[in-house]
Amino acid sequence: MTGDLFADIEPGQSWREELAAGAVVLRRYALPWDEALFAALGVLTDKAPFRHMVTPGGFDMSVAMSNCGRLGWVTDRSGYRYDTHDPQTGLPWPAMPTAFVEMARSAADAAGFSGFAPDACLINRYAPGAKLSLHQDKDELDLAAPIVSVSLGVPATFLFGGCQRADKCARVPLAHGDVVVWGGPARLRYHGVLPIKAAHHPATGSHRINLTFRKVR
Ligand code: MD6
Ligand code: FE
Repeated sequence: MTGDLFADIEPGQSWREELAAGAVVLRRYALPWDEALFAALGVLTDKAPFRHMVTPGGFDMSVAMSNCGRLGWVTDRSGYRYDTHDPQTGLPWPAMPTAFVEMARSAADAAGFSGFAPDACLINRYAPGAKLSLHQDKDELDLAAPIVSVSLGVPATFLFGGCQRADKCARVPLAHGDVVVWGGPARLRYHGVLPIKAAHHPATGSHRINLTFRKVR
């Protein structure tokens, strides 16, 4: 053995870190799919481009978003909701690519949530400085299904809190290929993303991409 903790991790291998009951980080789990994910992402963001949505309070979000799947998460002055159509193009959201579905289902399975069948995938693009304020994911009708969240590109610090907004948050570093699976007793925990630091990743340049898969209905 060498002294390097990571020396014997082969491509495609993953290790897990429990965050709480019902929440686990599957480190580097998405790496075997990353090329397929990026190829599909390019096709679908040509059809449904990244855009900065407006919050109900009237602010532009710093994170640029798109969606794929039967339902897409949208926000505007009238509130948050899931919609079958992209309000910007008037078209249905692009179908969820096979590589997305297979990766999400495999990760959910590995985390102990078998049979995950997402109908929505929110795609978040963070430029340096972009952040996501502390929030709960509670617009989904099916709270029994987990959320599968995939980090690609430059690293981020994920804030993982409790079930009350004021609860103390853990800071969880997330790297390219990390997958957070989140369900059961952790499903309604507050969470967010600290402002992204300037960095470079060969696949995404200065950006971080996050895919969050949900079962909405
Ligand atoms: C992000 N993720 O990582 C934003 N929500 O860019 C989320 O808001 C999120 O990662 C629920 C479960 C896992 C997540
Ligand atoms: Fe969230």
